Amino acid sequence: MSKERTLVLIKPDGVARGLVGQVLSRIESKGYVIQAMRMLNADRALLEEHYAEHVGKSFYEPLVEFMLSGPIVAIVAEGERVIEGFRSLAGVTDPTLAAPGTIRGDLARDQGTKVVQNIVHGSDSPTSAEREIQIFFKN
Ligand code: DAT
Ligand code: MG
Repeated sequence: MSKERTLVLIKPDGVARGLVGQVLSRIESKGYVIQAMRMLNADRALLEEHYAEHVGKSFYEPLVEFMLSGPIVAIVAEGERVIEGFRSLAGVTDPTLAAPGTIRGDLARDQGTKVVQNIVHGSDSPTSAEREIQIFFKN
């Protein structure tokens, strides 16, 4: 199995709550390598490109607004099977159901908002990963 890359985002809730270090630590402790990282304030155009698959869903506009609400950290992590491995570290989408031991299970909960706030994004396939890395790391 050859090395893969994935795009991880630490969302505004994770940055605001001071969880950048914990997320990086979990990625590194698992043995993945951080290849690139940047902190940014995303703009709407970038988020619309990133979340194109969700256009039309009830949580789409709240999701974009949430991602605009503060700085985020974009990370390229590398390693064998890192795409599924990071999603395993993150836990399932709903933080109430995410297993203890995962990022979402340990660090997030339902906030009663229209969009689920769950600390991190991780690409879900090799095609998505390459597409999303190009969006956040254009150079
Ligand atoms: P994931 O981030 O686990 O890949 P996704 O791609 O389906 O999940 O959705 C993107 C984000 O949108 C997700 O992290 C949280 C939010 N979200 C997803 N489904 C939702 C829902 N049914 N209600 C509210 N927010 C939702
Ligand atoms: Mg997704």
